[in-house]
Amino acid sequence: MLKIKIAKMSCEHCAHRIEQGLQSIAGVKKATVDFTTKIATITCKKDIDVNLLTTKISDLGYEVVSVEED
Ligand SMILES: [Cu+2]
Repeated sequence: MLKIKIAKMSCEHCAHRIEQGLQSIAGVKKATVDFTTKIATITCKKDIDVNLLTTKISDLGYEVVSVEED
């Protein structure tokens, strides 16, 4: 499981957009984004390229603060 801290979300809708974006990536089984804590929790294949996840978040207009493996 990965936890990604994200900046620049302004509402619940942003969190939902990021969830949808992350879930569209191959290898991602589940993605949830908590708007209150600003943390995305991602269940994915162990060998996933984390850059795919962080690039997707940036492409959507948000900022990756940190990535933590859990
Ligand atoms: Cu928003």
